[in-house]
Amino acid sequence: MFVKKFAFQSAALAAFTLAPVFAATAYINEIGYRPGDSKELALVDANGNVDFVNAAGQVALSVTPKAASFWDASGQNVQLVDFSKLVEPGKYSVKVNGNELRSDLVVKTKTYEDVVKAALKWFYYQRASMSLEEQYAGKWSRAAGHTNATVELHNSTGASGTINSTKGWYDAGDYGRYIVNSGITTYTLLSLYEHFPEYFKTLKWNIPADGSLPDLLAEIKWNLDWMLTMQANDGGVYHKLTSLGFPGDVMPAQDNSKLYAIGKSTAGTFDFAAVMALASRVYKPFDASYATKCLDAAKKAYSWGLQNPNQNFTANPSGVSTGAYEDSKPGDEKIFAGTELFITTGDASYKQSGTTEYISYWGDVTGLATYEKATHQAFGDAGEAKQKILGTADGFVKRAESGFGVVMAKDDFVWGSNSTAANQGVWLLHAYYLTGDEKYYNAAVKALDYLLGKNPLDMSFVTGFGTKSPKMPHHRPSTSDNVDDPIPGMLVGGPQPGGEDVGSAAEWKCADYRTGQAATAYTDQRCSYATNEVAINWNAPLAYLAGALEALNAGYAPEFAVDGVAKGELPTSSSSVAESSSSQGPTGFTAPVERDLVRESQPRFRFDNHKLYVEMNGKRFDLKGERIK
Ligand code: 9MR
Repeated sequence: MFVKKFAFQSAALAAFTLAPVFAATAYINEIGYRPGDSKELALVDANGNVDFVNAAGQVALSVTPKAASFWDASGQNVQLVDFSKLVEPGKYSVKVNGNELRSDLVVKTKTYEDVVKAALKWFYYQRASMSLEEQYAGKWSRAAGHTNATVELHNSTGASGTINSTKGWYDAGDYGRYIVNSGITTYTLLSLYEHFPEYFKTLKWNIPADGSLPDLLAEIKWNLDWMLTMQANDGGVYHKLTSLGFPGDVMPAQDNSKLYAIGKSTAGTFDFAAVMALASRVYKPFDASYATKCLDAAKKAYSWGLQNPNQNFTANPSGVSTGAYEDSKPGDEKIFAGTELFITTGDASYKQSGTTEYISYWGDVTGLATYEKATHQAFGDAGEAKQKILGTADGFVKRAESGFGVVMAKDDFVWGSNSTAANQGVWLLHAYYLTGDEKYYNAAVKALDYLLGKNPLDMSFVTGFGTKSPKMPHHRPSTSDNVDDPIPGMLVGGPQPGGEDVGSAAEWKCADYRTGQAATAYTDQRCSYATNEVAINWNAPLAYLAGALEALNAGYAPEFAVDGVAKGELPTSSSSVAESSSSQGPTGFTAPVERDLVRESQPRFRFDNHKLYVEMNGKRFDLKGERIK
């Protein structure tokens, strides 16, 4: 007893006397850095060289920080520290003048694989209409919610009666299901699979099997099945499936509020058409009849959209207060839908012109069409698409060179700012696919660094990952399940100065947490739906960004590079883009390619240490077709 007490006292004393007066902070990606990647941390209030000390206590690397520059999003003067030369896997502490700033810096391979799996597994935790069994969900197992298939058509749909609708993912911390937000989310996850099918055929994260589908496609199908229930006989798609107001802070099974299909919108219908056209391509090798069902649904939705070009959901109908996902300009969704339908069918009547230099969010999806166009030469504006992607990406690269060393700028701190960061990373990856230029890859890694800890809040924004991460997300299951830890793998919305949830008395209102700085206006409390909620359209780009980085580093080039179209060199005479039968690599390497054949005998573009090469029959070739020994 005495010894124990003494030990405690001396530890407390030691902590008191040795507590550093030193206020410097080193902000790092708390999950880790890949041995071969460029690596950077952000340093504030320090003066001197930065030492990276290994487990044996040796200084493995010492770096002189760059000159400080001001980051107006957080109001800090920041020195960037490039420690790319730290290549030995291991755990390091970061020291300046002998003072330890932190001891949790990790260099490792397969750096983000666990984050990828968790970010994707979270979609399983969001499933409506099924119970989550302990063998998959562990301590977060729960009863099924929203199992009643009969849903009333709200008068805002222009119809009466009921439809049958189950499945799908809950949108966020609430239990609504919204077609518009399902649009960009499901596209992002489908494109992750379409770009890296070989990688995702084998990656598993313990969810219930669905036939022979890879986990990623089994997960996405849960939401596609729900989306299909939301299409009316005339082809139009109901805007959302929610109760009239947000439910209380209860588990899904305890939310017995009546569900309605509400509104029917042009934007939602075009989003649906785009997703179904893309799904039709992706599921075809596994389930031809499902692919046909998706394509028929897409075509029907598209025709309805053409006939009803302005049936816009611009605000909730009276008596309804769930998420609006309002949109008065469905032109971008039309471009998105036409683009996906053209790629899938090769029917030129679907072709839509239009590209953008802006990254997408749920309300503007031209950026998604821009990605597709840049890699499909058959679009008249493919070159323009590529130019815009590269132009914006160059700006992102530049931004990441100073300030906090991240892509985010002051104006990017909007509701769901973390999805902006993630989508900036995805955009940069597309620039990398199109050029193979490492500066884009490096900036994409910096976008992920930001989300995983290299930010002025000094925290990972993904639950369950990192030295410090959100504990009290605005997420009904996580607050009402009697489990201390929040469900893992959720990307919270992140800092933004709007303060929409700041108030006094009412439930769901927070004390003012704003700081006067955009990048630190955040609070880890359940009340904060404006900074600490979670949402499917935020997790999807996190999963894409981390997933694509893992796939690239496992040696997979994005699948469209195999068709040569990424470099814009595919002959455009082919009537159907999807069934191209020849391929040219970036510098003219030509070889026959046919989709859906056994991959081994085909040439594949592969990455090795960021260098593109061609693999065929187990042999490596450079891009001129010369054998690499
Ligand atoms: O992500 C949406 C954000 O862009 C809007 O500014 C905000 C307010 O309209 O709504 C967000 O979406 C919420 C949706 O309406 C309902 N489910 C939770 C979503 C995330 O907060």
